[in-house]
Amino acid sequence: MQIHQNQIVGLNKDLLVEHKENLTQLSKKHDNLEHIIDTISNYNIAIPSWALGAGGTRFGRFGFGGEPSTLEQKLEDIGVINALTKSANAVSLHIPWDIPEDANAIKEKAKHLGLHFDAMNSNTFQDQDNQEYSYKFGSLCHTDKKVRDQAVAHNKAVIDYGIALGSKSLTVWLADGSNFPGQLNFRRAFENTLASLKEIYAHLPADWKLFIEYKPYEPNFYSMVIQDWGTSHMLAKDLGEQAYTLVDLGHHLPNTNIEHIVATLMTRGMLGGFHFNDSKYGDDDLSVGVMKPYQLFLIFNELVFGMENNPANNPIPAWMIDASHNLKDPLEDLIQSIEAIETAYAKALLINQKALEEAQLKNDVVTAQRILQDAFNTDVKTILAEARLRNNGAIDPISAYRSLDVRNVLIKERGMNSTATGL
Ligand code: RM4
Ligand code: MN
Ligand code: MN
Repeated sequence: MQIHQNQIVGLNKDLLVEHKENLTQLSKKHDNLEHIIDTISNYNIAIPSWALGAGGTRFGRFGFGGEPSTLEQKLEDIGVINALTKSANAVSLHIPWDIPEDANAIKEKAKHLGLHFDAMNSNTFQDQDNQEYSYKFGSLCHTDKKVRDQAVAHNKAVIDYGIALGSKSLTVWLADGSNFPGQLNFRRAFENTLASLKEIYAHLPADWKLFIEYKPYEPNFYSMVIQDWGTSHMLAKDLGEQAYTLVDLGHHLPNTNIEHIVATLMTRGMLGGFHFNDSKYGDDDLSVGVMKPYQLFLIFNELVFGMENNPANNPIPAWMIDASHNLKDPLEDLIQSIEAIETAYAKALLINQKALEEAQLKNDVVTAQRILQDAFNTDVKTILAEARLRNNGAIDPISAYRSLDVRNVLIKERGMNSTATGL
């Protein structure tokens, strides 16, 4: 299914007058409104190819019909999200769940839909059919060199797929670790991982980046080889200038100050990628902003500050939504996540940085808090809508999605029982 421009224009018509009135009101209050609208309208977040189907837990998975069963269909679904939000113009591919059999045709299809390929993701956390060695006891860290070699070769192959598609980065997330004390020698596992990563790094084209993702636990529950940002940072530093740390919001122990980690990494230009989701307990992969919107706003405050004050040359991070859709229609869920991300971003852009700095220099804690909370408490719905409108997107994407009856159209096209590859 593809959404056409005139359908969106038609749906926007009824909302236009009220929207413009709201915009006029808002512009009376904020003199940097144009800059914020402009920044948001240029902002895009990649959608991972595994996020278009029903998620699940180890207890079960409940389908919802019309799931994309081919890579082409997944691109079409991202095309739908992008047509409505104009904020999701990239796909993050996962190999081997979504191997592009004909790279040129896939590239063409993506181009036709206005999409391109962001970071590639490798997978050495599951065994595949026809795979010679098992990853049951790790991949890049494995005690057996033959297993490590196989995992290295897989990552190199993922880079090659990415080159064919015009991607410029590889994200490595490892499930490697141990479930029981004594199972693994921590130091040997670390050194093996570093040596394996060095081989992968050597295969990177000069204009590519390597993102190293960390996670404190799960699927291993005693130790993870890359458990935290410090470990990721050490590995990246040892690899070289093309390697960076990737922050996934769900990969922290409860109450970790993630905004502080973001600020520290950006001080050294080391924040390369960012995975959005929200959580209450662990790596819950809930829709962005449902649990801790204030935390997300504080993270964006550091991201905005980091991008505007950037002596260490931190690249613009590769943004991706990394959530799972157990109950909601994934397309609606992703649209809601996009809105939550842009809400936090717009609110962070509203922070009066100069006034904040003055308050900080005077140690005026009360004023500093007021500046942050004034921005956080501002309703930015109109800013987001205007940013979409300027790109010919929908004023209200969820309502538009429902008016167009997208899910039922997809069910008619693909049937009730189609399933997407993924977790
Ligand atoms: C992991 C991690 C990775 C993602 C997989 C599917 O927990 O977040 O980024 O590729 O899940
Ligand atoms: Mn992730
Ligand atoms: Mn995760």
